[in-house]
Amino acid sequence: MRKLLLSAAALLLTSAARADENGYGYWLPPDVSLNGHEIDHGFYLMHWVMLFLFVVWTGLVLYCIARFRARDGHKASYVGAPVKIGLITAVAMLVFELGDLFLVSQKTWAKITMDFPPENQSVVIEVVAEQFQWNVHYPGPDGKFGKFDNAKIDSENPIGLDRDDPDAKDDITTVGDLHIPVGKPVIVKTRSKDVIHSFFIPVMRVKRDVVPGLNGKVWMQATRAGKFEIACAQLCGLGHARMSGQFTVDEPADFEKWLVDNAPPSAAPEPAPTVAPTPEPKKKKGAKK
Ligand SMILES: [Cu+2]
Repeated sequence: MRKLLLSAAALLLTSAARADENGYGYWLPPDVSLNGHEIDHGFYLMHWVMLFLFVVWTGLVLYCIARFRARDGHKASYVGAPVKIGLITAVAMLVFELGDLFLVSQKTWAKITMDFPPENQSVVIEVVAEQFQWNVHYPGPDGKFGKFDNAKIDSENPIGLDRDDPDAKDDITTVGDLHIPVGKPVIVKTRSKDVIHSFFIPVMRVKRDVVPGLNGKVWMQATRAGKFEIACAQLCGLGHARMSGQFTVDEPADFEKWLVDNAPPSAAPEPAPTVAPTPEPKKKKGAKK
């Protein structure tokens, strides 16, 4: 047993060393997000407390079983331990949980969900969820998202972007390929075409339900470049398990290059109209000078 525990501990401790080139190991996914450490801090805090409680409650139960059992010269007691012990523990837990909620979690939660960076200083992207893919929509150099029209949805145009709209001419769309630059705030606006999905980027510690009929918004900022994953965290149908996408954090110059490489043909400046040279008027023979 001791050997098993030791090897489990060694596995966890060395998981960072065993991580692949993107940082995925046996433990939490790598943290590539500006706010990620705060989420992780809350996560660890709760788990240490749960471990502590598990030990205390289990110990108390075992103690009560042994202490109040029926034995020679002793009748089993169904009243058990004095009420005070239970009451003190319950109140202590309540105080801890309120402290955690208002002093730790609420601060982080408010920062992540309410304190958005200004849009003009962020990269704004739209993500449209559908069974079973993530459609990504960039506004292009004009910074304006083109209109969409559900009647225009087809296999080539899954979000129904209206390419006749001047704002849509330079818009970039991809299926399951989200690129963001490192070190810049990114706002992702979400909507769903069909059922409830959940936009989940584990390395960014971002997870937000995408509900049909509701426009959602999350923000994030990456701290290093790399290739990671988008997942769907809401059971959304039979193909839910394959509803993943690529998430790439690029160096700023690579991101700009990616945008240029993926610009639609309609965004290219229209070629200057070729004007046929005006033929010089032929001089009439014998015309007087
Ligand atoms: Cu889904």
